[in-house]
This record gives sequence, C-alpha cells and structure tokens, in this order.
Amino acid sequence: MTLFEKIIARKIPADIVYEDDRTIAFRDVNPQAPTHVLVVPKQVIPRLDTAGEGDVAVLGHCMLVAGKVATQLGLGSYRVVINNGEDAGQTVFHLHLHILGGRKLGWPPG
Ligand code: DGP
Repeated sequence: MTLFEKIIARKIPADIVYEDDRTIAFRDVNPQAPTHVLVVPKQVIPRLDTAGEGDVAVLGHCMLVAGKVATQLGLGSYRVVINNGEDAGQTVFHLHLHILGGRKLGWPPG
C-alpha cells in the first residue's frame, strides 16, 4: 500500500478536506504555505509520466477537484503543482497535486 492509500483506507489519520468516489484531498503534514493541500486520485498512478490514456478522466477530475477545493478553502490565488521524480522533489510515488496558497508565491519555483 502507498502511504496515501493508507490515508484513503483510514489506516493513517489525515486532515481530510474533500473526498469523492475518485479522489481525496487532505492537508499536507509538512506545509510549505499557509494553505497546502494534496489532491490524490484513489487509483494509484505512481508518477505523472507513468499515466496513460486510460488515466485521462481521473487526471482531469483531479484538476477540477483542485479548483473546487481551493475555492472551498477561500483561496483566490494559488498554485497547483505535480512533482514528477526525485529531482523534482517527489517523495511519495502515488501521484498527487499540491495546492499551495495563502501567501505570495515566488516564481520561478526553487
Ligand atoms: P511530494 O514530495 O511531491 O511527493 O509530496 C509528498 C507530500 O506528502 C509532502 O509534501 C509531504 C506529504 N506527506 C508525507 N507524509 C504524509 C502524511 O503521512 N500525511 C500527510 N497529510 N502528508 C504527508
């Protein structure tokens, strides 16, 4: 089981802010902004570059959920990030979208 599957199965506690049949969203345990939430597809896709045509619907759904959750949490401006691979900072190999907001965000990201 991936770490995020354990959260989905309620084997590990998390501050869940949204859930539907295909996704779950919860607050990041190590927040990098005042609001930092992860949107995770329940179906395990290890990395963005392992996703295929069969994942188009769930990936699109994750994007819509990210927008919905950001609005729900009162964010107007925010960033949605996917880290793909270790050098990009990916540490959990169960694809997820980071929603970061609540402060001014620098560009380019580090
Ligand atoms: P990434 O580095 O892109 O793979 O993002 C993984 C994120 O997952 C990282 O920001 C920290 C977060 N994280 C790791 N373990 C846990 C956990 O047990 N609970 C929660 N809520 N977040 C976690």
